[in-house]
Amino acid sequence: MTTIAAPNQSSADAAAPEKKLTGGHLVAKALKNEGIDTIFTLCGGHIIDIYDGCLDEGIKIVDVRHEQVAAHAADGYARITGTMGCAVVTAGPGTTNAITGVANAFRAESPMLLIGGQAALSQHRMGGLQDLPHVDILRPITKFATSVPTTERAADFVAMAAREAYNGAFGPVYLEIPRDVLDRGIDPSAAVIPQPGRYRASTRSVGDPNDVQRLADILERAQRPVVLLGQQVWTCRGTDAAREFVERLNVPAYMNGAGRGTLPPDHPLNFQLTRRDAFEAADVIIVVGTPFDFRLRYGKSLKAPTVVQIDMSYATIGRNRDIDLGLVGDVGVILAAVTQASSANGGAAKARNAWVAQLREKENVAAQARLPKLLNDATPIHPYRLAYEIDRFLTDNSIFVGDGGDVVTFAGNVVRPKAPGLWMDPGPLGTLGVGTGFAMAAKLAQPQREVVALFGDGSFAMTGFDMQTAVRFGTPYIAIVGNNSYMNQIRCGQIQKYGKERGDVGNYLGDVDFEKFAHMLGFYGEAVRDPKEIRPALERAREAGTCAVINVWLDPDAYAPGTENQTMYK
Ligand SMILES: Cc1ncc(C[n+]2csc(CCOP(=O)(O)OP(=O)(O)O)c2C)c(N)n1
Ligand SMILES: [Mg+2]
Repeated sequence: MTTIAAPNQSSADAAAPEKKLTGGHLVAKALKNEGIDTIFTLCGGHIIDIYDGCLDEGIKIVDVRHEQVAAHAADGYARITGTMGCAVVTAGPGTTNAITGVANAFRAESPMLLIGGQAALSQHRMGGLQDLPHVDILRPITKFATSVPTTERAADFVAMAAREAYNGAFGPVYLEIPRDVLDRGIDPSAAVIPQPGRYRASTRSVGDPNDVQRLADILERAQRPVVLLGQQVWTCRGTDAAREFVERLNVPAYMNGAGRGTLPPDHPLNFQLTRRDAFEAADVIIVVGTPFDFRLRYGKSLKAPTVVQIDMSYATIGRNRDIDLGLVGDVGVILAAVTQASSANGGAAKARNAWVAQLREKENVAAQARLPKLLNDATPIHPYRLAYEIDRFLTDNSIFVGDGGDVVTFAGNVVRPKAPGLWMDPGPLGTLGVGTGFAMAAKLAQPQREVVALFGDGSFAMTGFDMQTAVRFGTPYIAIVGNNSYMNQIRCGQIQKYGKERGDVGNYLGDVDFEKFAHMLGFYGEAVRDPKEIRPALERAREAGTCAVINVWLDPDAYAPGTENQTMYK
């Protein structure tokens, strides 16, 4: 940690007074030192000094129309870039609007920094404009939340927040900065400015080496192992390590969340439709970087005699279900170490060919049985058909964003990203409305890629107006609205419980022509009612090269199997 010298001092001006730096400039310097090149924001009088600092530091300012979108964009930007995302919002309602995005990042373990304004310290607890107890509100949904007490330490607190965001499993952090702390100018020599690369350590920890060897030994004996590769494989950029692990040890792999795409769709060890069978027949299940939450029925889905868990967070290992072995650290580094420790185990790996073949046979049977549903020609369009068309439309270069209820559940069973980092969903908070911020952030971070976002009609309407922000910033994406006129995923359970008449209550959205919304904002839009028209419409959207809305009318009486079984509540 050091203090900075006055800029461009020469002998001629050595005696000149130091140029004052405001808290806003110090915040921007610290953001730059952390590698943050973009902030997502909606303006307010409390935070203008940060913008001025960003101008000095060359940090891009992306101003949105709703703070929820700013927070989702920061979350999404972090996921795509691997660098902490940052949203800057004003005090009071600006901060409360951002809360859903922070909460989503919290459950998804996404490293983002929310900076929020606050009334001046000199007016503390006097009833200042937009004054709220932000830190108290944010604390339960962040890894770290605090107020910045002095201008001198504004940069130091940004560095502190970054350390906390990367501590264990990553997650969001919050800094409240009072208006006078941001506004006040100080001599640079009085400021604490941690230097890039010198205020936090590597997160690439291998954990306990004895346990690495124990897992290698377990795998030497395993006859029917499977591995579930979760989102932390992507967070840790452990794709190559995971792939080498499954290939060298010959272990069938299932993937969830951002772990999807770790293996390409045609990889012989990539399985999707037979997870339940595999978890029932396996003798060893290794769960990597995803918690035993509702998606694994709190661990009850894991039926094998030996269960191993690898996670970035010590607190996640062994939660909800006893385990036989737990390893904490960077999941990619751990997998690489296990592969290395297993290097003498070629014989054991080969002996598993029959197990792999048995699962492949089941996978093929399941895929064949489902194919007619995917090719369904019916009108109104079946959601399986839409999911099938999207899967075929996506290229090796397309990032897929899923934001909706049932329509995205269908897509989750069908759409197979071609590579890691090409799948974005909210994560375990299940937040509707993430897609607009995610899609914009994805295109901003990787302009060379195409971004295709699938929305429910309910979800799209939550944040969709910020497509106009994507237009303003030249970050076009294709929005596909799976339009069934209802909040179908909820409606399904309501009808099951209360019958049709009383089940259609509180979930009807009406028939909205979302393509006209696109026309209003000046970009490409069209409606699709015929399944054969899905592909040509998507092609036209691709060719348009602008933002596009393809409004696909879906059968409102088709529900995903998981929704019909209400598995998410079991
Ligand atoms: C912000 C938010 N509000 C409410 C819910 C509860 N919810 C889950 S799925 C769903 C229906 C979503 O409707 P739509 O986006 O149209 O998708 P569909 O299920 O109709 O395909 C709702 C309301 C949620 N997950 N997130
Ligand atoms: Mg809907």
